[in-house]
Amino acid sequence: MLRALMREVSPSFGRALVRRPGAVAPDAGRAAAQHAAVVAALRALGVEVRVLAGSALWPDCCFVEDAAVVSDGLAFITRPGAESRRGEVALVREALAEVRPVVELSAPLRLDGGDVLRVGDRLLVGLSQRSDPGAVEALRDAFSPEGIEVFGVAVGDALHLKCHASAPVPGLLVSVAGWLPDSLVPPGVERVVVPDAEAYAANTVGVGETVLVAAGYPETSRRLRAHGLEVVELEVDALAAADGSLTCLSVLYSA
Ligand code: CIR
Repeated sequence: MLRALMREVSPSFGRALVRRPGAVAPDAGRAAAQHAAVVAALRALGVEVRVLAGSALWPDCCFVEDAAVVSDGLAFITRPGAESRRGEVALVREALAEVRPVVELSAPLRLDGGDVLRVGDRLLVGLSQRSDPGAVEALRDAFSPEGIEVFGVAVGDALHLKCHASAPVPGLLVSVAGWLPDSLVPPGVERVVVPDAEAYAANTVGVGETVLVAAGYPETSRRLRAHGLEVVELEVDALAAADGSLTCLSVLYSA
């Protein structure tokens, strides 16, 4: 069974980190409604979802993906790249310790889970402004006993590696063209290429043969359907106002 750990939108979401100064302030009410719809969509697909309480102390706490990387064997707790997000990990660590042995990234190293993309037996790790090369080494130490290989990937000025790529179902990578070098992608993995104009929609979440995708990106939905997948479109623009996307909202793991 697939499980998802999620966390409510903070009442202080209006103060969430936003990359472009001058952007419209994130709206906590709309974001909470969209978040609830994502929870409902996952539950409707049979995912067992646990939703942790949001906290006014942590405006970005709904982006729970950044706090942990979970495999079958362990939960790796990150040290988020933005100082204002460091405290988010405590509750996530507590919840994941109930289901996995926990390993933690040590200071001063920094890592956001949004930079960590699992494709087959590989972890591709974005070397963004939030994630240090040393964290790649720490991930390698933690995950190589499970046979998982770990590679660092340059991401330019993107917030995270997964802003432009995701691996929603086994054997499939969804990404904008040229985002991940073929040499890093395990052999046999197929690609659905998202047009540059719809880059935001490359961030998808898969459950079985169904893919959750941001609403408003019709060509991406069409290409995923053409690949034989069911597509569920979800409005996430209020979460995107704080630079969030679909994968950020959950940590997925098997029971
Ligand atoms: C941040 O800047 O950290 C948040 N406002 C957005 C985090 C999005 N997380 C993700 O893509 N994994």
